Amino acid sequence: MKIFYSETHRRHQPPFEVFDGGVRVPYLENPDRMDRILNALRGVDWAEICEPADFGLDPILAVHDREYLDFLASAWTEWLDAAPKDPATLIPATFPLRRQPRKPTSLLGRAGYYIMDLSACIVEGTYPAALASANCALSAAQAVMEGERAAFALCRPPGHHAGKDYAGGYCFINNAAVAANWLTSCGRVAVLDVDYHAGNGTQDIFYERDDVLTISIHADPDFEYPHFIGFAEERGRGRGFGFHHNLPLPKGTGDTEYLLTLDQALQRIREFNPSFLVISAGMDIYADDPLGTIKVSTQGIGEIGRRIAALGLPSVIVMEGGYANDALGRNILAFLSNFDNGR
Ligand code: OKP
Ligand code: ZN
Repeated sequence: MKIFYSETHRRHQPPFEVFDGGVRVPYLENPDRMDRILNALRGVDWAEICEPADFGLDPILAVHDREYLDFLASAWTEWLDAAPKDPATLIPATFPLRRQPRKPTSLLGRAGYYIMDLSACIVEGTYPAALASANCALSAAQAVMEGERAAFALCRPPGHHAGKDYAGGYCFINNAAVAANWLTSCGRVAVLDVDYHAGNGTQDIFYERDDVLTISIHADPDFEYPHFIGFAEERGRGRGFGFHHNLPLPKGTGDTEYLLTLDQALQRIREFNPSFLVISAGMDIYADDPLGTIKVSTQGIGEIGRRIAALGLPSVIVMEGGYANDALGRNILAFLSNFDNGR
């Protein structure tokens, strides 16, 4: 299986993020995550690690707002120009409330406008890393379009919380959405998001479309991030109505209950009968994940991969979250090994 990976992610290494209550913690979405996965993939004979190609900005601008992308491109130099007391990382502290649609011109105004939380921290290398990450997803999509049964985009930073015009939850460019939209030139696409957190950005991007079916299985936003989106009653709008599904789960969900929910999602995908499948593969459903409350085992992750692979669809597997670094390598192997061409 082709694995698309770029070293550029290392340039995105915020020193900290801010958790609820204002506590600064070391940035959980760190480069070590990639090293753990790479080490595991180097130990198997079926993984071929490849450099992504550069697809330019057009496929990204096809799902993201131009002014948002301009903001990402210039935020860091604007931040330094503003001579802040602690320039380590750009994190806004004021956010627009409902009924306040005005787009500000100042840097901190735009930062609050375009970033939804205190976990999408911007440093010097954030924009190039986000571009390289999107290129990994596009390269995997191209490999699948050209006939590979599956390809893995080892993306960092992740993408599924990034909406048309906003960053959040470690995500800046929605890699899975960029790849899915790019594939629609060849047929209908389903996006299945199994990350522990609701794929709000992917939901936002495809909400009014009926050519991309989006399904997210995640911890109920009634108690979990992203808190305001990802509820079961959100099913799409306009012609997109009926083409988005949220499947929220309670705390403590184990393998058996998770797999029952997955089967519902897979049934809907079969009914939709897409030409391609894009999987937002977050590993934070794992029992020991520091951000998660769902209790899926490594064996359960393997079974999730097996059932998704059994759809028999050309599949682009896109890395999202997963913060139990010790277990990331074996969880990714358990998931991916089901998709290998020779198996
Ligand atoms: C990104 B992905 C902690 C705040 C949570 C954001 C989590 C982003 C997860 N209470 N901060 O979906 O794995
Ligand atoms: Zn997550």
